[in-house]
Amino acid sequence: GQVFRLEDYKPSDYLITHTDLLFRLDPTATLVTAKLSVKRRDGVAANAPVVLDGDGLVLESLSINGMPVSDDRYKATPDSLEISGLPQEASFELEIVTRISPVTNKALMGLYQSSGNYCTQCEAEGFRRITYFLDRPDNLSTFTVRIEAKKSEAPVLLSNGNPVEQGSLDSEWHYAVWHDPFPKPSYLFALVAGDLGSIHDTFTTSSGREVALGIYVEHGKEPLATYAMDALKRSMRWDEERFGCEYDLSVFNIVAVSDFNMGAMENKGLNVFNDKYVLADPETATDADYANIEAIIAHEYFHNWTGNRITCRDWFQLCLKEGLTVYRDHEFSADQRSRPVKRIAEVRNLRALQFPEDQGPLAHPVRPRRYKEINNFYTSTVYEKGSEVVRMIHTILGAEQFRAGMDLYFQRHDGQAVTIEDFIACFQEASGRALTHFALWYHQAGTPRVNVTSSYEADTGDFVLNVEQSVPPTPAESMKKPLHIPLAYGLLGPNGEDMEVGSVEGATVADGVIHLTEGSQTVRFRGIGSRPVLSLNRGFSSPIVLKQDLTKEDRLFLARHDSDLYNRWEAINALCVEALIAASTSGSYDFDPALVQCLVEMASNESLEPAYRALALSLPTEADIAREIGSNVNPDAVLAARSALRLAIGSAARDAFGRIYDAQADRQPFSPDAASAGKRSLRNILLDYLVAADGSPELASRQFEAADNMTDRAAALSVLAHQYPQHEATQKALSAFEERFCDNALVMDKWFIIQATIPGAATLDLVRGLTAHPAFSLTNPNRVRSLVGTFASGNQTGFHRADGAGYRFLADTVIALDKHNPQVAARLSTAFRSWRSMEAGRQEKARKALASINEVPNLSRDVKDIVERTLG
Ligand code: DPP
Ligand code: ZN
Repeated sequence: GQVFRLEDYKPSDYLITHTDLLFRLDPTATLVTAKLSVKRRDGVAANAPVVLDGDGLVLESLSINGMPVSDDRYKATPDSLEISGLPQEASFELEIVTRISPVTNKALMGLYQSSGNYCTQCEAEGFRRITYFLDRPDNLSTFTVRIEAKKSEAPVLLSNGNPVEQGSLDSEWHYAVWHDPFPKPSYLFALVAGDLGSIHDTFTTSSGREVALGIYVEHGKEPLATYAMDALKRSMRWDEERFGCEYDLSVFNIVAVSDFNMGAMENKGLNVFNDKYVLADPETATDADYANIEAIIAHEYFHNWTGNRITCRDWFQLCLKEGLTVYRDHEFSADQRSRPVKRIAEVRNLRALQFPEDQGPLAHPVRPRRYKEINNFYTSTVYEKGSEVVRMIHTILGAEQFRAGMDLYFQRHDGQAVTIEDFIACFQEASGRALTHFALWYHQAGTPRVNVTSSYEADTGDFVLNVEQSVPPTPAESMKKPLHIPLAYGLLGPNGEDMEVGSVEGATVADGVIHLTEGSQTVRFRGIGSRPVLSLNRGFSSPIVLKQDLTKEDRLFLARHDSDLYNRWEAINALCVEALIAASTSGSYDFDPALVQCLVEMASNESLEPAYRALALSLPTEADIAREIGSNVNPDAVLAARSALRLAIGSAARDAFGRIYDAQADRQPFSPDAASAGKRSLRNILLDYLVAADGSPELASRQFEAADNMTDRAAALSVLAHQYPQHEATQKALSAFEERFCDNALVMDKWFIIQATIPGAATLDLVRGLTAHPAFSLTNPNRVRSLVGTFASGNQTGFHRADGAGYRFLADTVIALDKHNPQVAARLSTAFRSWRSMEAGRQEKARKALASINEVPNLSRDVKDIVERTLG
């Protein structure tokens, strides 16, 4: 397949400066008339042809300045349109007519139908499935869109920008015209037409302009959109206050659709969302759903400035908008909820998703230099590590200079399509600090390892750190250079408080941050009165794997006293990881009572918020433990060790946990706010321990029956199914849940997820059976991800079954799915990425399953690319 290279970037010969679109909507034969104002760039020869992108298109007609183009002057294939013999004038109008079939579009890219409604998805290269175009992010065009549709089929007609006009054509048909005055790339185009319900509100911007807000959903679901509307208004306010970013159109609309490949899409003025990230009420949504809705509504809204007003020059720069916007939505959630709790959740997520990517066959830099299929680069490296890199810029520069850099970026590049270099230059210029070395984070793949040994020299009072950093080789990149790693730190004195630090040698140390820049460094803290305990990488200031020579006692000390709440959690987490690795490799389960004691103390510590205590009690997942073991992993041994630790903790703390469980019961009416959610999360993690300790499902059954909200209900069902899969109480609860929610697809996703994650080899047959359930569908991405995706990426003992049947099941599903939705099929196949870390027998079976996908004729570019790289 073709490889795209960063260094081959070349501006196009022509620009499309204005795009006038007419859609005559029909399920199987939508007519698209595109009138394009084309401009030849200065210096380009007048006889240079114009070459437009297409994908599966059929050309109906073509004219220039109103005159049909003769056959000998153009060449149209499904994938491109090349026109030569163009007018001598630098500007001309091109009219292109194509005919497309939304109803048969199951790839969900371009114009398609979801539950009978028309909608679009154009990022990254979906617009070329609608009409021939310069479908690249550096072509910025204003858009005028006229939609014509049957009144009965589509009373609601939406597109980007501001509404201009609407009216009736005849008794059957009507139309609407939208105009977007902000030049934008085609990937931000959107159209929605259908029979939808809506809720409306207004927002007054900081300069006093009123914006009409709308959220469109299936009829009857309007009340479920109120939380999303509230989150939208909070996002709009926060972006003004924190970044000085004000909204710029007179309307902002969001549409929820049920068939969507991604989470959501930031189209200018018309965000299109996976309905899972819009719809919520206490009966059907968990606290996690509410938090996700808040975060994703914010994320897409924030793209209005970071992505839309300033966009990417080319797709290699994807992190320019994604890493930055993830950073912004993380900060928003941290401000709306609890900062330390949010940070711990971010790090857990980074380690669960980005670390394995960065340490496996799919590793790539935050700004890649090569791709075969851009859809495969919407990765956790581009998004989450991209966000961590922006966070490090903030750590290095401090809040004030960081904001100055952002201000300069907005001021200098508004209305442009730019690069990571342009972005970094703004921070350098605004702060006067060099980020040349730091920029390597964008270009070098792999998770850095930092090894720290320390010694206290009692005679001089010097505390000395020996620090080594290295990055393991990644595909196509064996030579690695040392990075600029900012490590926030503190030295804890015997009373548990941070000590004063005087002079430091061997590294730049300022404002509580050690700046590592070399492969090997000795950092000497002068005149420290007594041996300190080192708290390093506070707040997870750098996305690294940190190995330290801390003793168990040091870690327990940090867990009890560190003023940095993130590192307190990290200390207890590290102790658990260590204990679980030892137990799963040795098979002996005598856990240190001091660890158990510390966990019980944290659970009971009223000075810590409940959500934080819940995180302290959340043991590393089986995947976390497997990743830390790294090679020759036996998932059955990992599961057994983890269950044993849960039982040990639960039994030791049965009474204390029971009391906290009872005390956290909420007698107030349900509220999704962070404090109430925190109480539920503490209670629900305790339930898992209590049921393990009791050796009976009784308490979970009781909670399941009594629950008045989905968080508590789903948590109880999950404990039942995971601890007592065969028990009558579990079967009863699963049936009750199914009966009650069988008509609600998003809730049935939870039912699928809970069953797909039941540990053990037997789950594969259950999952296979559920693919025939009436609520399941291979054409709906949410269903596929809930049942098959969760099984493959969230069920270690099921997916990695010793006989390889889990691998074969995934391979078969990927092959079947690839026929209609390559993007989701490719994503599903990434579950194979850690296959080389398994023990030899499983490795061989995984390799065979991967090879069986690779042999299928006519595999999509998407799946081929992932499978080939994974096989290595
Ligand atoms: N651009 C979308 C987002 O991340 C995904 N396609 O917001
Ligand atoms: Zn995004």
